[in-house]
Amino acid sequence: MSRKASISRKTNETAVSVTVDIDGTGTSKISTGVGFFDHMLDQLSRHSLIDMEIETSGDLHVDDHHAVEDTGIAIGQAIAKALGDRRGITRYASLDLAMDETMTRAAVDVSGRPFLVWNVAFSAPKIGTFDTELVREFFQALAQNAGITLHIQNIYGANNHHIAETCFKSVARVLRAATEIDPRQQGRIPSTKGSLA
Ligand SMILES: [Mn+2]
Repeated sequence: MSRKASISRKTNETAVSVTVDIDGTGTSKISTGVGFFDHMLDQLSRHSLIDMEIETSGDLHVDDHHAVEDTGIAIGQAIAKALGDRRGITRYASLDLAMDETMTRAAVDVSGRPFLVWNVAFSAPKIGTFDTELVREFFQALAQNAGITLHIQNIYGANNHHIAETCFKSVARVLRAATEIDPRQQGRIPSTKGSLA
């Protein structure tokens, strides 16, 4: 059973097309027009092992906000579609991820219930030309549209590039673990309710 899906989404602000393969090898082809964001999405794919093809054309003359948020929406929708009824998945995962001086914790429940708990503070409004507040916007859109409960906490760190990057890498790793098929589930939906939809 393949867990692949594509989403195309067009508004007056952006056009986004996303293809994901949950059971991939972490291969990606990403073009959003926002360099730092491409770098982060590359990490998300590489460390989740979810293959991602992402093409976004956005109203970057306004700012990066719509491109980042709408890309998050489309990735989330594609992941939800690819997961289907979430049969056989591991469902839960958490991880503390270190990168140089920074430590970030992510925990996920691939529950069908969208929720983001965001406990991350940046000490500067920008990383290069990228607005640091957009990191939260991305994960809000992802959690909402993928139907996952996602908690992200920066435990400590000084460098804002590292803080952002550990958010993407830790979420990548917990997504990988939680969406992995658990053979002991024997194809059951891991909920006493019988539904994660
Ligand atoms: Mn980096």
